[in-house]
Amino acid sequence: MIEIGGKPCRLIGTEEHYVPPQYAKATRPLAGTSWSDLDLEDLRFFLYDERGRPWFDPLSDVAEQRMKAMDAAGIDVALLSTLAPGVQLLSPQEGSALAAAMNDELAGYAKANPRLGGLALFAPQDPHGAAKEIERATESLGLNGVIVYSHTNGEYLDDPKYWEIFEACEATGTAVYIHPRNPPSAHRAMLERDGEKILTSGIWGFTMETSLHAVRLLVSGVFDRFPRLQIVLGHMGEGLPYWLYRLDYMYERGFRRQGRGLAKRLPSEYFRENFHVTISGLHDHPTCHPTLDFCHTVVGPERIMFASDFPFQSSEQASAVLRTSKLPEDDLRAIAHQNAERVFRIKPLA
Ligand code: GRE
Ligand code: ZN
Repeated sequence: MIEIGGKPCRLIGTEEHYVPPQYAKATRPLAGTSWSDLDLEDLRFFLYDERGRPWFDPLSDVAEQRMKAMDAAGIDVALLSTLAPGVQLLSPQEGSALAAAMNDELAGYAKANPRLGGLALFAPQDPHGAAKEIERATESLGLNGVIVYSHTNGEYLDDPKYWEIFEACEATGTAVYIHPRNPPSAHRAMLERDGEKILTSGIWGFTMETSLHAVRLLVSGVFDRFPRLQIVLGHMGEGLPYWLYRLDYMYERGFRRQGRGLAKRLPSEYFRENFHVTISGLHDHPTCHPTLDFCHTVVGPERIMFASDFPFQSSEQASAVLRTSKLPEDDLRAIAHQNAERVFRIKPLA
């Protein structure tokens, strides 16, 4: 719990990472000898030591160490998800198999501990298997939502060949968290200087990739086809709330006015009806939170959720944002837990 206006307030983290040993084991052979994929290079850094041996504590500990870290930040419930790039580097068959095994395990954690929930994995490279796994993970296993780590082999979910996935999400009322990964490795030169990776991952590569993915969806017509579909973006919407006016202006002028364009409505209309954002990673200044205030103005308190991006950023700093924000108390309660309870089907406290 945190305190808001002198009263206790439940806090639900929606982007809280973990790495089960089975994930580390399954991704190890992918590495081969070259580590030429940008995300694999990150994974090596996070999962393996310099001699290629796995080190996954404390990310694999969802018991003692995890509860301690959550307590320190006042987080009551964490929706667990694994690291980028999920199962999206594997073959279609292997991807779906690992997703199912990890979802089973994650559902076990959630059953055993009421402070844990989970976002299910699926393998977009196997669209039909993915749709089936989304149904199973949310309806039989009771997981809270699903997560996808942006592109899959350089392809994006606005391609209708993936829409079976969105059909399953809409039919089951399941929200899709689009988590960052690096842009396709073919574009690595834009993120490097003198062979040194200076812009990969959280500093910029992640957000350029993930915002692109979201904008592709906004102009694709996918929300005309699935009007109840809900997408969640971390990192305060990956910059998009700042950009809504220009997206609308350019879409109207460059496409819709000429009778072109795949989507019937304006990007901002879908963004305000089909998207939620979380505050992961945008924890600003300890005493003022201009990014949150801006999002509160343009997307509204009912579409913002709490997240810390554990362990990559400080959970304490994340919860300090809500504890010290000057936004209306009712809005802060919506952001701290009520929106997450609604979007991710978490039982409210009695
Ligand atoms: C993140 O979630 O912020 C993250 C990953 C994987 C590698 C680096 C990283 O999921 O920052
Ligand atoms: Zn993350």
